[in-house]
Amino acid sequence: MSAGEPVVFPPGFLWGAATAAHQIEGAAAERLPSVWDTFAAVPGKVLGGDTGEVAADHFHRWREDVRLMAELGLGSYRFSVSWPRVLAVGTGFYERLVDALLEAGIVPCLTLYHWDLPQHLEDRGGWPERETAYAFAEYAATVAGALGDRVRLWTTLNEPWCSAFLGYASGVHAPGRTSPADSLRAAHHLNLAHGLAAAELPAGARVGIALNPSAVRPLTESAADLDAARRIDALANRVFTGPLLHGGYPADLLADTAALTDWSFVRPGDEGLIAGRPLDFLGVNYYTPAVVSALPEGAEGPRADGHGASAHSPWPAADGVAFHQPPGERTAMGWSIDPTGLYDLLERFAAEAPGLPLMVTENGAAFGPELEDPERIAYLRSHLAAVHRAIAAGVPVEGYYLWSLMDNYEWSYGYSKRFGIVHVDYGTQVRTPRASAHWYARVARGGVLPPV
Ligand code: IFM
Repeated sequence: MSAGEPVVFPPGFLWGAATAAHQIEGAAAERLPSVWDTFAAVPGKVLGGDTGEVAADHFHRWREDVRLMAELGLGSYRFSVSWPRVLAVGTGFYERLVDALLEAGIVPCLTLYHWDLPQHLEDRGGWPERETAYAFAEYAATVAGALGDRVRLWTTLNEPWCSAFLGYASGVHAPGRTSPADSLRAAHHLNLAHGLAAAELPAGARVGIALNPSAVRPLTESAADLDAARRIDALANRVFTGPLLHGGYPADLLADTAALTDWSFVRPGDEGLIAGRPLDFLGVNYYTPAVVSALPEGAEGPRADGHGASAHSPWPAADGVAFHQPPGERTAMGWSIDPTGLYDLLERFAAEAPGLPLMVTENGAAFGPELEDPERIAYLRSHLAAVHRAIAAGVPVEGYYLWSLMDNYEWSYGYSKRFGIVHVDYGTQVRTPRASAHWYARVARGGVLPPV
């Protein structure tokens, strides 16, 4: 394909956009409190003290939002179900949403967990406790009972790395705990939760998980930098893909973390429970690569790993690793823009799990509030071109979900970061599609990336 030629995606490629319950729904009074309510109430934890109480008020404006998705020609919508809402008021809201999506010809892709752990479960120990995985399976069975006849695409967990390591090691995410050992327990119980929940989902459904794998790159080819990259690869990626795809945790991860834990919380048979229902697809969330090196002995490492400021590292037992910001353009999150990281991950998983379909379950960028957003269009274009290159190289990528359909609550950054192709005025809740929304609508309708 020569420069300037249109980039044509295969027929049937799923063009979607994604959101998450806590980030857009609001209506906090109509659900139980989650860890994010508690965390946001602690001064200093979330920028500006912003909370998810109202967010984009999607809970009341979902009809308008589905109309907007239809106008944008989306083939699919990936959303998450709020566990604390289901416990409080049942699944009715999601049933109505799914029916409206189906009526509009939009394929629902349902995520069971996008970080809003019910607070009472955190009070009983949260993800470091095994019981939380069983509670999650029970909740999954409830949602499957209500929606299993209509939803064909499911992801169990969104970015369990963030839940485990930002939530329990660095503490920049709820519940804000800072115990490296607990973060490893949490990672295992999230893996277990995936497996137990997957077993509860309908037989004919396609079940996946949305990871945020790290495209880890060593700063140099020195043995020390290569080892730093190996350590981060274990903690970012293989802690999940090990049990999900390869029958267990990798030996180097167990060795690297031996001073923190003996991993005895992994019980005999857990590997079978985690991978008992093989993945129908692997979801890949990608934003930016990670460049790492070894730290000279005794040096304090730059912690610019893009995951917020904390005195505590999200990387247990990786004190000797430094993170580097590659030169070049960045998004409003300070994340460097590099679509080759997405290509590399897709190619990696195609090699690692031959034949396993892949979906880009999140990709996008935060920029300013303006309606004209050429930087976002350029970001999306370059990343979609990377997806296309991967498909052309034989990687089975079946779909792409842009993050995000609309501006929303960016966790510890509150409402200060805007990822939406649709602008939200938080004062009036008026939605206005940005230039990128119109651009994406054309791409989604035609299945073609127009020449630059
Ligand atoms: O907003 C988040 C989303 O909740 C999970 N993936 C990354 C996005 C941007 O930071």
